[in-house]
Amino acid sequence: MSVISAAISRRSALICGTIGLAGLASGCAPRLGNAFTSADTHVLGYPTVEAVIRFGELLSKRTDGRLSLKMFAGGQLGNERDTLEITTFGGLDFNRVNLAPLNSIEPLTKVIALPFLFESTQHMRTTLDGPIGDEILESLEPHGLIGLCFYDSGSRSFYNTRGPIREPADMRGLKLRVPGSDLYVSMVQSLGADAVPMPLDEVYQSLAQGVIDGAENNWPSFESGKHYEVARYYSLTNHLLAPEVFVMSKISWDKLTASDQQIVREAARESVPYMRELWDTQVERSKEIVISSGVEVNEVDPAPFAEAMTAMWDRSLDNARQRDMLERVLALRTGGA
Ligand code: GTR
Repeated sequence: MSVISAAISRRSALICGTIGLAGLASGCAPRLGNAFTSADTHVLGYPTVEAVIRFGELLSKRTDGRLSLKMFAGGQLGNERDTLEITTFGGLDFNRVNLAPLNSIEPLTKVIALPFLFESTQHMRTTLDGPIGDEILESLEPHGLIGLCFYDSGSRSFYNTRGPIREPADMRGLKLRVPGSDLYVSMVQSLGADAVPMPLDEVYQSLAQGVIDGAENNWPSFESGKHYEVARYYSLTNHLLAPEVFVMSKISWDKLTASDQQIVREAARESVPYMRELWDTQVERSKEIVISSGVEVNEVDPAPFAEAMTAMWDRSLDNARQRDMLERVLALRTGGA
């Protein structure tokens, strides 16, 4: 057994232990009783978590309770990178993750994670609800994942403990946390800041202890992770509209009949409009909490940020298929905001 596979089985064993499953001889059994398992780094009540719970309810309803889902929220099974790995090995049936941990698994996912790519939420939704979205979801299958649907994730902006960011020069030398993805690292470096890749659950403490000066995220994550309690400046660069992805382990998928696979696909697709509704409400709620706590929120002229960050597009894509997809995404722009 290689060092990597030994480490993976140790982690799988840990997860199986956490959710009380035996049968490790054949890897981690993916079922908890009859229920499928799913993980999310966010807590109960967060739109991604609630959308997947709704997905599970639809599943139960349509199979008269034969299929159901148990949600492990709040990162209790580990960070996204780890739980994703476990999912590919069948230790978890489902997972909801951000695009970032998929960037190092499937290069095509990088295209829709480029900063300042989508001109609006509508542009992102049109892209992901159409053939480009399907192509990206399908590209995950050779990696042991069945891509089921995309969820909204709003737009990400920078927050920090030092002061308002108004132009790229204000970011020079700031230590900013990014998710573990090369794309994020070069994004932050292109603005002259120091990128510190780190799992989400370490951000609060790292901000509080001064290990990092800031991070970047959407309103709901900034609020729900309580990062706003320590990072009191939120600068609306809105540099990234990158979606969330809901995936299933291919190992679990292959055990389903064709008609159950169809039920899974449809229930996932139907959870999307529900998630979008929850998302829009959550953004407003989070804004209110953050602003009323006295965080200094400042508008930013996006132009110089876009100029610095789009310069990295070219060197971030390394194959013709990605470049072709980028052209197709850009062709769906309408010039609207
Ligand atoms: C959030 C996203 C999470 C996670 C997080 C992060 O917006 O919903 O899945 O990726 O960002 O920054 O790590």
